Amino acid sequence: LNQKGCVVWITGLSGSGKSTLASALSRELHSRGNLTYVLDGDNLRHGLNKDLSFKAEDRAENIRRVFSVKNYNNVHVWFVGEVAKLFADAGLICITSLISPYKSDRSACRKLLPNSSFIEVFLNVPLEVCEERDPKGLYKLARAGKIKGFTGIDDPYETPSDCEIVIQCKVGGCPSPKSMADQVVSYLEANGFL
Ligand code: GGZ
Repeated sequence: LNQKGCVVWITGLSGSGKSTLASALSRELHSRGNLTYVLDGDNLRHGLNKDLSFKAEDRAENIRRVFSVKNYNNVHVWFVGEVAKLFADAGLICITSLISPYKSDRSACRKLLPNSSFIEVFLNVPLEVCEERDPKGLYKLARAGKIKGFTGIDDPYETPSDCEIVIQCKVGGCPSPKSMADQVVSYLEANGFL
């Protein structure tokens, strides 16, 4: 198998297209004979991390765990980082798609992986574009105050400054999922992961 295990960590706002990019990238890599595994934040919240929601009582549990796991604001992000590391150790290209809004969480996950095998991909889509898409109506609920602590509305998204790849979208035009995936594949080739 001609690949080196790594984590492709996709970060961006809700509605930025992280899951779409993750599956396009996975499809592209499979077609080239590579092995991947996708960890999708939203799906994992319904399984592996179903005990961790955004509700007050769960945030309390978050905090209880955070006390034993230093440097993480978001235990869900840390947990997925650890699982991603296991897949990368096994030689897979592990693709994660989590909002992962806090810099400290992303850099702590980066430190779990050996040198340069944590590849941070910032899917840079303006908030107004994400809000316009609003596929699950969550932005509308957040604006109405019915969801509290929503990323980009009343909770911060800390823009990456040290990421390996930036995928740029503008109001009125985003690259196709395939061309976003190609941008990541080129990076993986140029850096000896493929
Ligand atoms: C942000 C929220 C929130 C709040 C629910 N803030 O885009 P989605 O809708 O379909 O997926 C998002 C998911 C957040 O899971 P992540 O694992 O990606 O988040 S993080 O990395 O920050 O832990 C979003 C929805 O759940 N959602 N409430 N308050 N997104």
